[in-house]
Amino acid sequence: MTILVPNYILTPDILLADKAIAFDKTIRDIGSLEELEQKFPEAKTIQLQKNSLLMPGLINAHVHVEFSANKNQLSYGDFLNWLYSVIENREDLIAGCDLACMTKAIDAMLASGITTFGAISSHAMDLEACINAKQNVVFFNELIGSQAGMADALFNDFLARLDASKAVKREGFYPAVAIHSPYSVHPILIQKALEIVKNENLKLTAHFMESEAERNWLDSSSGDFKEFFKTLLKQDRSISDAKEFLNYFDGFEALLTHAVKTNEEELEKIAKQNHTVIHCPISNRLLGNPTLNIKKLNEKKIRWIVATDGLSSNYQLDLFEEMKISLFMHSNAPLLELAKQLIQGVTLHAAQALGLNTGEIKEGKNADMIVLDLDTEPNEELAVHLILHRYNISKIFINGKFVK
Ligand code: MCF
Ligand code: FE
Repeated sequence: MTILVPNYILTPDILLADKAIAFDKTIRDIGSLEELEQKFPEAKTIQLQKNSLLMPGLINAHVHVEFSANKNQLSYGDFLNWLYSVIENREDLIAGCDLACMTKAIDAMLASGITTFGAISSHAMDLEACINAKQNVVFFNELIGSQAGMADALFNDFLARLDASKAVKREGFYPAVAIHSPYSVHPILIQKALEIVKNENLKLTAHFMESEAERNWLDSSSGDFKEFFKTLLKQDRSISDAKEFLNYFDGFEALLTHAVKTNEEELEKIAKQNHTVIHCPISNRLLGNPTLNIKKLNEKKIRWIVATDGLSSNYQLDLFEEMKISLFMHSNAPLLELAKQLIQGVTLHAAQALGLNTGEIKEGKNADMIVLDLDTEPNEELAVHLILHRYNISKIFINGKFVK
């Protein structure tokens, strides 16, 4: 048992001053130092420096670790051009990202305060790096393939990867399922995978309504995807549409990434189905996609969280950077309110979306926590300043273990 004595604790809903926290794997109590020392006489007390702030470790619910080798190989500015560049460079990029490359990306996430991440795994090349990671990992095995003729082979490959991740028995590692997107996964495959998700109560995610091209293809088998599907996949028509796709997700509480081109009806459905939207502002900007309408999501009471996406569509895997970009992109949103929502979107709300007992400094929660060295006393605008100033992270705990 450890007692930590920061000057401030951000829960993240409220800011506490002059409280200590007792924890082992989980947070056992929050109170005055005297109280806690009396209650846990065997505990070791760590006094933190002036203006230290304890807050929940950050949660990056969507990252493609396998794509971490990309620097300038992929084309930015237009979604379809990006996709063509992925197809052209995919093998080199994946082969070019060995264990050291992926470990470097995972360690960079840790250094920037990320104590939990959701890995979208296309090929299970990242399994070993994710097992070795110090963080909690939700390992989303990706299912992809739009051609019915390939369905069996693709599904068997997916099952083998899912099984391999299920065989991992380490604290804080959770096997899960990613359906790539409505345009790229055949309904036969979707339904088979969802059967497993339901029976085994796994976490579920999908890319959804990321681009204008996706919108046009799903609505009317037209637009930028027409040529793509025709030449590369010999397909004239979309295999599904957004409505059908969302109908499959009835009874699941999924994480839908991007959702920047969703229409009113889809948002209603997403609200009703209690899905979470994952906001990846940097990825959207770099791939030439629209900005998420967070005002609409707030009105419809749809939970939204913040993630980096992969280095395939980002230059960093850093949620402080991501929040900062978001703060500036949504220039009409009330500043402090948005900043608070962003902080919740990388802590409490992300934990709720992933169904994990973390993301909050509260008795009974897993002790996933970071300590920031604020230079000055915090004030009512702390959320804004946390995002602007990139404070030094002096300590990191994951499941109560000291990792930095
Ligand atoms: O989220 C970004 C952009 N949207 C879609 N996919 C990916 C992203 N970063 C990497 N990907 C992967 C995806 O998992 O690229 C492939 C998939 O394996 C695209 S194939 C249509
Ligand atoms: Fe993605």
